[in-house]
Amino acid sequence: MPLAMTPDDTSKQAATPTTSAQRLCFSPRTKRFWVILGLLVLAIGLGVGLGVGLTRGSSDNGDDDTPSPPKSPTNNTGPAAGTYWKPAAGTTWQIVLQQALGTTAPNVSVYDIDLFDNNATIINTLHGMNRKVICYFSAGSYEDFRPDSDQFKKSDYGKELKGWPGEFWLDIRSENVRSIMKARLKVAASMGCDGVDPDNVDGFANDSGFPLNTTNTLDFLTFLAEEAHGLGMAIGLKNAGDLVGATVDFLQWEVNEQCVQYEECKSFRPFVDAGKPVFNIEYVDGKGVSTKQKVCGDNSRSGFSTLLKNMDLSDWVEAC
Ligand SMILES: *[C@@H]1O[C@H](CO)[C@@H](O)[C@H](O)[C@H]1NC(C)=O
Ligand SMILES: *[C@@H]1O[C@H](CO)[C@@H](O)[C@H](O)[C@H]1NC(C)=O
Ligand SMILES: *[C@@H]1O[C@H](CO)[C@@H](O)[C@H](O)[C@H]1NC(C)=O
Ligand SMILES: *[C@@H]1O[C@H](CO)[C@@H](O)[C@H](O)[C@H]1NC(C)=O
Ligand SMILES: CC(=O)N[C@H]1CO[C@H](CO)[C@@H](O)[C@@H]1O
Repeated sequence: MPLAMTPDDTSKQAATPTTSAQRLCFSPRTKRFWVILGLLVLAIGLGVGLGVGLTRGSSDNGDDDTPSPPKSPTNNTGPAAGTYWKPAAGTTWQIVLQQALGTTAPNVSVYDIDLFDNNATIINTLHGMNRKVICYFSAGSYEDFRPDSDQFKKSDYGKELKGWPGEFWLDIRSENVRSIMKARLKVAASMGCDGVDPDNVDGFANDSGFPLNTTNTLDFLTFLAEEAHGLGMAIGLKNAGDLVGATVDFLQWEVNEQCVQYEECKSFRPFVDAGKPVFNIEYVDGKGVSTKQKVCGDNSRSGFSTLLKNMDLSDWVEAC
């Protein structure tokens, strides 16, 4: 059917202007053919258009309209917006939270260090060695020894964290808590941190003293991500396996403790599947001790950035 061929020929003509289609234009016979065909198409088009108009009234989403490619919605806001560092799955790392970083010896791409125990000097040193720096702080617990501890209200903190005397779950719904966290993010940015590691965002899975759940925790993480990204910093999830699916699109990594030991690595795999690191820590001291052989040989962690550490998160480290 010639009618069906017309759009095909037109597109070929546009794609390959110097081929037979162009020669056709100079032949009077074929020119007349095309003119007649064109008029025919126009007439049929008008007829169909009128008919559709009469039967469908003012409906303007007719299938006979030239289809235009679907417009992708403009998306300049949201927790993923901004310009910030995006590390790849498998990135090597070190984490030291016990004290100020003592040694830069491990030759790895990323150092996760405490926001308050370190200063811009060490971050500059690490940057000079072509390494990125993640700054750790607790976003979901109150610690009485932090320089900004006196800014929390008594109503902001609830029950003590099991096994961590002097540390209490925070009400992450509190505006006061959020403004303190916002200030911490500004400190991190001013120190030159490339990203932040906000800890204790799994109060919803613990006896925190507040009615925390995944909904208000996701809201808190969205808030933190918007603030961090707005300051040009990356940000990750800490543990909280229940929130992996909801956050993997806008957080840059997962920091996980003991998924090999507790056989939970599958929960965190979506980050690696999305090309983002799972920074995995397995403790080789303490209860239920893991051995290097057992941890590193475990397939459930394949693609993860696994470290063997002591519970105190000192300089000591071994990588798989
Ligand atoms: C818009 O941003 C949100 C949150 O970052 C993201 O989940 C979503 O996929 C984005 N949509 C588009 C069309 O880019
Ligand atoms: C550190 O590792 C990088 C990348 O693997 C390598 O290019 C560099 O030579 C290493 N530096 C030292 C001092 O070993
Ligand atoms: C930064 O920290 C290092 C190591 O703790 C310390 O030696 C140095 O004096 C500090 N620098 C400043 C400017 O506080
Ligand atoms: C979490 O709690 C809020 C009320 O504080 C409620 O609106 C929301 O539906 C709850 N979400 C879940 C997953 O239970
Ligand atoms: C501090 C604390 O007890 N955290 C727990 C919160 O809940 C998760 C999930 O059950 C545990 O893995 C943590 O140890």
